[in-house]
Amino acid sequence: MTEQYKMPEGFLWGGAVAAHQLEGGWQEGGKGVSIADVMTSGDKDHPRRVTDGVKQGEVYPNHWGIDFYHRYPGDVELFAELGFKCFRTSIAWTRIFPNGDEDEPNEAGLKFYDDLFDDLLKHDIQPVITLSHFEMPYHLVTEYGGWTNKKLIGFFTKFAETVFKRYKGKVKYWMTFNEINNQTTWDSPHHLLQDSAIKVEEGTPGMEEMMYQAAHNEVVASAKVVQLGHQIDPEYQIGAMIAMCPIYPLTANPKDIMMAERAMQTRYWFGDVQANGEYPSWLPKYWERNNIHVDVTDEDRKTLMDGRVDYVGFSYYMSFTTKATDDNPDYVYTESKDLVDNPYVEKSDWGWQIDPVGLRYSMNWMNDRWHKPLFIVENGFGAYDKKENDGSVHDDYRVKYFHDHILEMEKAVALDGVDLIGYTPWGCIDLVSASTGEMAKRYGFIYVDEDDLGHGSLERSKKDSFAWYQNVIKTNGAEL
Ligand code: BGP
Repeated sequence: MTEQYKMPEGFLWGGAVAAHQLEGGWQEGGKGVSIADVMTSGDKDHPRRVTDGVKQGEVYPNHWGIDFYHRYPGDVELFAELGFKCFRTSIAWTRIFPNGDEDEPNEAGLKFYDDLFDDLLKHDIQPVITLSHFEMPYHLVTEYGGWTNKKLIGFFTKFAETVFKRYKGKVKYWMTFNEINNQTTWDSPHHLLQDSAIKVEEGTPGMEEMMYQAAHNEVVASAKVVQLGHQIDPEYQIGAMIAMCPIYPLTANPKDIMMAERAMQTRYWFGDVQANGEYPSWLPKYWERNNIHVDVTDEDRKTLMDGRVDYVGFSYYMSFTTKATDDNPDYVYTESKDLVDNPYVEKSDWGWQIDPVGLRYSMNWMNDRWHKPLFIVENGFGAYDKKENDGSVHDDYRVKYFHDHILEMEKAVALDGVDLIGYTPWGCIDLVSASTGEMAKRYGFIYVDEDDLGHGSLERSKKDSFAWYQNVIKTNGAEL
């Protein structure tokens, strides 16, 4: 179908993955154990759990991924065939600093990414790199308490400095922390401090203070890294990465509107800090009222202002809806209990609300609030796919999802004037699901023959969406 819009010249079409969800090779080339390596598998009714380290004989999905570590040359060929202009992945921190606190980096790990980036560049695909995507060294958790400890700022900046220097000239677009805002909103004890993998029981005294301190340490680390990157290469574009799920009021009742506004403030304050350089006014008030003491120094405040990001990368899968309740007169938003179903949208098999218009709405909201270029670094439809005997997959549902979302994205650019750098659909090749650890929840244009236990030939084959997306890129978004 031909539509009326087209993206500007140089728009970065591509695809996105994260190291721990596809590389495998978890103990190869000197790699250390990451928090992702100590996560059990789960399914849509049972979230994954952080364990107390890997016991002998236990294997978790991240250990094998889709064996990208060995098979990437073939996968890069397929990305080139799709016409990718860019490819978003992360650098596994544990390949570079296996424990996170060493003095010297691990050369074999650095070389792995050198080779991968060279291969991408040879195919005219530029790497877009996340520094930390749910995969910090596990040692930093057991030894230091993860991000609750300010020492982590030093370890992270050292890691960033190492890769900024090493890949200068190969990488231009970087992001600091993947979906940084999710860790204060996924309020199950096991996800609360997801980057730190700290297990705290619900109701533990001081839990919220711990969470805010960890979050503060992360935004300071992010700001330091932005400044450092600019010193190393002024051409570097270093972004935030926000999990964007806009939160609508269920009705026009002013109380619901207020609740939705507070929910948006709560979910997106990380973006305010990273893009605007300061905490929004409501947050210190909230800390004060709740007796939460976060160690924020004047020097930290300066760092945050001087280390504002160049752009805002974000993931978009779904929207949320909320409503006010009588027992919550202050409109305090808690994600696990304040969300309700939206009667106007459908859901995926995993209960994710499908809302293409919400993408355009979100882009406008962020554009107005943060005044930074945007980069859609994740969007996609996780679904059960059925592979035919000839390897094909007829995923018209995925094509529809992308069609509808890309159309709204194009309107945000063409009609609303949003500055958008690129679009990288999530899991462009099937990989391990972050929330469930399954292979069954598939996102790719490329099918990978592998089941939830890691069994299968690992052969790659093209789904119907492959040719469709290839044409979208070829026509720069004119034909959807
Ligand atoms: C985001 C993460 C990704 C990715 C994606 C899809 O939250 O940044 O790592 O996995 O969501 O989620 P899932 O794999 O749980 O379907």
